[in-house]
Amino acid sequence: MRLSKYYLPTLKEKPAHAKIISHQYSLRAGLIKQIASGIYTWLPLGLRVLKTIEDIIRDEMDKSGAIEALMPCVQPANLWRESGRYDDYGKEMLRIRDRHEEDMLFGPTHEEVATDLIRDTVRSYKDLPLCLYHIQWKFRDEVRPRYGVMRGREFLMKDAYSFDVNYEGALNSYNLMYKTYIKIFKRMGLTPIGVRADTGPIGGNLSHEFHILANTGESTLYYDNKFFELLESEDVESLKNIYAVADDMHDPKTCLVPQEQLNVSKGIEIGHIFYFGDKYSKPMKASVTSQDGKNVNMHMGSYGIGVSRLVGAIIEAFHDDKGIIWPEAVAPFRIGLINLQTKVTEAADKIYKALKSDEVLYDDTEGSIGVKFSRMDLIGLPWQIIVGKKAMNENIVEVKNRATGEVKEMQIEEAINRFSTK
Ligand code: P5A
Repeated sequence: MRLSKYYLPTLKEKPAHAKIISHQYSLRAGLIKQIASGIYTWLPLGLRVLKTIEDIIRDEMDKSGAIEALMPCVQPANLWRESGRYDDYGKEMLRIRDRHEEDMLFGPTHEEVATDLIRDTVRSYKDLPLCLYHIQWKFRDEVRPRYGVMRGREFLMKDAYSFDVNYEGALNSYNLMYKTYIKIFKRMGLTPIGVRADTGPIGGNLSHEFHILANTGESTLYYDNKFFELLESEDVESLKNIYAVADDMHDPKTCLVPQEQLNVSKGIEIGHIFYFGDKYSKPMKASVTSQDGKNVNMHMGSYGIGVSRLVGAIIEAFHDDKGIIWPEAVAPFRIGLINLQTKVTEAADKIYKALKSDEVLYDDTEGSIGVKFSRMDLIGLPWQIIVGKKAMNENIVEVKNRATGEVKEMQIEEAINRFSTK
């Protein structure tokens, strides 16, 4: 992609209202633009990151056997009256009335819609287990939307819903999602921690939140530092047995972890999984015939990932004082190619043409060298290929690793070979 033909409105100064780094950098690097409190337009560069995060999630969800669907944003209030949540949900729900005076709402979550879908179509234990997911915008009229995409009012979530004939089946589904979540977050370069958590308005009595450690996180985590040693194994039962809890779940009286082994840190919640049995299937009459011919309510779980929040969380985890440092797996482009002067345009064009244009953001603009360098550092692409004077006489370019800052001179052909995926 040629920068001269792209739309990348970056900001030099840090916006006064943005308190945390990820909020500042996501505005400055031209990822998002706010149009109302907690509501954002995704600009082209930000959208590329969002889509890449979606792709990783989709890939691992599909591998787990879950099936993608797409449920609507706008939902009829009657479904929520059936489940009993319509009044309980309170002011966080954006309530709408259509032209026929029907009460509608902009979905803050989709348990009711998923239950309604299944009750009309699944009749037998033979059709289970089933796990459906979608990636869809939610609206929650948060009291305090803040920190950019971290706590938005409109935000993108991956939410999955599992259906099983009994508790054992549902526990298998839950554990499979726990494992899948660890895989998903690791692929993004993150180190997740799973903690026992409060179930809030979703309900049920078994639930884990997934966090990354960060000073700017809104939750307080208490965990046995053995968790991270065990993370490699991805053995869900062992991970679940380790003491790791969020906020009010911590009780110093019952916590048996020795003081020196108990860590207390702030965390950003990037995912949350729930098992809630028949909380929705019972009132909404979603039942199947079991193996012994009985009519039983389905056992359900739901599993959320904050897709848009992850963009902020990843920036919190990977940045320096110059800007973002994207892990390669989620970077909007892999390479930033910088043309420092018109005299080397031929060499820079040659490199651009030899590489996959979808992987390269080519700064072919006429700005000053300083602006070019600082913009490229700000947007944080993993690699920079810098084409300057030496390209003219000696055929040499500089290759910079954004994370380490290491710069290596290379022959143009060598650089092309190093980065070619064509
Ligand atoms: C699980 C899937 C649920 O809604 N129902 C469907 C369950 N869980 S949750 O914990 O409430 O949300 C899941 C994840 O969504 C992200 N999230 C947000 N991201 C940005 N702005 C918000 N206001 C916001 N609220 C929730 C979090 O990552 C959360 O773990």
